[in-house]
Amino acid sequence: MEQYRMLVDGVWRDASGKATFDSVNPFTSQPWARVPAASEQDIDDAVQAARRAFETGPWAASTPLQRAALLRRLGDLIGDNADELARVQVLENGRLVREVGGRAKSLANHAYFFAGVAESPTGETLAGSVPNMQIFTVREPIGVVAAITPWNSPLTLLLWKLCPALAAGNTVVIKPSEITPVSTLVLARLLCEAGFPDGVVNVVTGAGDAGAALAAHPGVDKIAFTGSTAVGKKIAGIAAERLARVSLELGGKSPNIVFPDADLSSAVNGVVGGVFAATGQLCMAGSRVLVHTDIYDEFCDALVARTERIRIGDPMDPATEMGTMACRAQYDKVLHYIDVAKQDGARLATGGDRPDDPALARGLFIRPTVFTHVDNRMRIAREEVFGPVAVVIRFSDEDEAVAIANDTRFGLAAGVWTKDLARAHRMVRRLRAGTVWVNNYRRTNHVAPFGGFKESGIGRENGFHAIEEYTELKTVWIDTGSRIT
Ligand code: TXE
Repeated sequence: MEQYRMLVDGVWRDASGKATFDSVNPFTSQPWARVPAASEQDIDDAVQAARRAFETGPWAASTPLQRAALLRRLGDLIGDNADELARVQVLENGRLVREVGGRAKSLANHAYFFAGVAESPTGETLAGSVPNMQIFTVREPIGVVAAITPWNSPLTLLLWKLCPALAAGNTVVIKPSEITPVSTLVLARLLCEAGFPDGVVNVVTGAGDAGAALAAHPGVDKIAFTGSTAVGKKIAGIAAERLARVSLELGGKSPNIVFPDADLSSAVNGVVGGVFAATGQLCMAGSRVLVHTDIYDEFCDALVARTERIRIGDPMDPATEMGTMACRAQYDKVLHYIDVAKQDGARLATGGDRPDDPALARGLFIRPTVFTHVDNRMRIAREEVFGPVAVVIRFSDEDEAVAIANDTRFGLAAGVWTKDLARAHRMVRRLRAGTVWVNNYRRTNHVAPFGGFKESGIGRENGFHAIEEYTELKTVWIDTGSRIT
């Protein structure tokens, strides 16, 4: 068993009550690492440390240039430690080494990008609008940020929060998911090595109760959360009581829409990657596949054939194309939804159960699953499954495609496959989703804002807009005594 400690005020420590919990490898179903279970005292200590670091000490006096230099050093260290960051992510959540191994560069790019943003503070001068007044705006850090993160992409989704928060001059207390605490603790080592002052970034490990205690702490000024819509709503409620700032990136049931004029083989590949990458455990998974009636049968046949070629196996093997579910609860949830879909009359075209391979017997595997002849009113088309389950729904024209696509409480993302440029533009504007991909799916980048409409969340991560989520806007009026023109 590997042993890890939490980071509070620059000190690595056990939980005050010495409680611990284990991270379980979903490929072997064996525990592999032990981490502290933070008490309310530990959480209070971490928030107090973040508050002190925000108000006094070297961070409070830091310049954008200094913060940018630290972020660049962090980016370099992420690159240097890519193998270790990949190893722990594979062990804790079964993500493929070929996926997370290649991610270090994009993780580092977040640090580099927000270093540049730190160096480019912006404000407006409202020159001459009001007589005898010089009015301008500045952006200032909000204060102590609580970053509460999920297990599916633990480091990516953390860096989406951490980099803009630090660039703007906030301090941070991170509560990673109890399923994947270790990768965040390894990243915290790199933050220390980069030279961020004590208390600027703290990590407390624990389950949902620790997240709830952190969100409710009066010393927290802003909560940045990625996770389920149910918990996101609870956090929004807690935040509302003291009007803490909040950004939420929540669930989805994203439509991936295929028109008859699409390049069918690209569309099939895009649909497969869109719903089976990360074993379907992606907020933006294109889990509702909408296919035009003229190509419905042909498309379903091609989708099933391509799905059956996906290589399932050991996530550490670079040849593996799909790994395990991240945890037992998620595995059970997905199997439950497969039953619900069958009961509701969806037609199981492939998958729907565990693979037979005895070499995979101990892992939390579910074969990639396709349901056809699905009606958008079925539960399998309405609720987030967060697993390798695609449902294929038929439509007959553009209006119907839009109506079905938007008939959901979510609005995170959507995909459109067509060669008709005018149709692509029409669809982009009619779909109620925070991101629309045309003839591609699932792309994200540090420059591109990401977030949801409707119950998929509040706020945007990535891109220049992200800095707005971590700053307050201050307006300054200076009486100049006489007119300045
Ligand atoms: O999420 P939770 P879970 C969806 C997906 C999945 C479902 C459940 O459908 O099946 O959520 O996953 C912390 N106050 N997504 O149970 O509970 C928790 O400890 C404060 C979508 O893992 O939302 C963890 O750190 N915090 C998704 C974080 O919240 C609380 C990613 C997320 O856990 C808390 C993951 C509380 N009351 C799951 N309860 C996405 N949008 O990408 C729990 N937490």
